[in-house]
Amino acid sequence: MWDAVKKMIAANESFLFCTHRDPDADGVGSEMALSLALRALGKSCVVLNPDSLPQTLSFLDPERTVRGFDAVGAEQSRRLLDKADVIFLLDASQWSRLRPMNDEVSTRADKVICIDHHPAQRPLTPLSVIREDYSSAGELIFDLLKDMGLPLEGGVAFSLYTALVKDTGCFRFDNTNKRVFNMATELCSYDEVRPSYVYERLFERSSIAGVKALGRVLETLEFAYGDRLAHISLTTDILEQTGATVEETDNFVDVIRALDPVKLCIYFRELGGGRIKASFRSKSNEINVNNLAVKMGGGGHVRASGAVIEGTLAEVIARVVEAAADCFGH
Ligand SMILES: [Mn+2]
Repeated sequence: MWDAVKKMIAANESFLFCTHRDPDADGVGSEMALSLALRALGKSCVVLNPDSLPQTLSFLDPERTVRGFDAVGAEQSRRLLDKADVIFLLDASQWSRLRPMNDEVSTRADKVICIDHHPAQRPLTPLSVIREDYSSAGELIFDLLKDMGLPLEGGVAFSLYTALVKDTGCFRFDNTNKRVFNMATELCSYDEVRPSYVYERLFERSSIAGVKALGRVLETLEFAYGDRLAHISLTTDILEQTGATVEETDNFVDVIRALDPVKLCIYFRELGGGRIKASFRSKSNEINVNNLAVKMGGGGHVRASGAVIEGTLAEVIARVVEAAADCFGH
């Protein structure tokens, strides 16, 4: 599965890595790992994302090498994209996930290779590797580096372990399996990989403002379809009044996931400008939230997906809850 990618790596000298907007620890961990590994081979590597790294992910980039299109600007970004022989797009396989630098990358599609585990209608570019049966982009990069026979030393192992922990929900989600544990076991043999440190960085970073925002969000909890659907909402008011940042509200949907009768969780977030982000989480193989997200103009996985929908919060909640009827055989 890696032959074409390996040929491209061997034949070229200059690489650029990017991941989706609102970067997460899987996307960033994957680009850090692959760029560190290729740099060790003497290749020139640049990481350029649509957004600068949020403070919560800066621990993945101690050398401060990751650049953001927002900070670098369009002109300098174009220069970096032109200079690269190959552009690796990691943890994303839709141009729209790269906004606002999507056009800059898609016009250079002939040198783009996606490595992703999100479902895609078809690979974005001919050399792309899209494998839905992998837990994370990090697991795919691990596979590639093993296939290349490269050592995983230091930062590479740490970045890959962090990516894996993020996307498996610390080994709790449905994508956790023997292969995932085998990868974790191997990575833990490196001194740089300390599981408790990674867990703390990813899952124990709540601020007081964040917990106050969670309290307000839980007050919006409502149920439908005989308590099988639960939804919560984050308004811009809650963010303003508590001082919480958007990143620290990302995991709120996990709190309602834990409710026993609930099979489908929806987390609505006001984005401003009359747009609402809806995140869907399924707890049952019978409920395919990718279908629901596609119906609302978004996409994702069978058990985790999302969409950005236009309308007021109340309108969007009503529309989505109605559309979810299919999930419960109504
Ligand atoms: Mn991922």
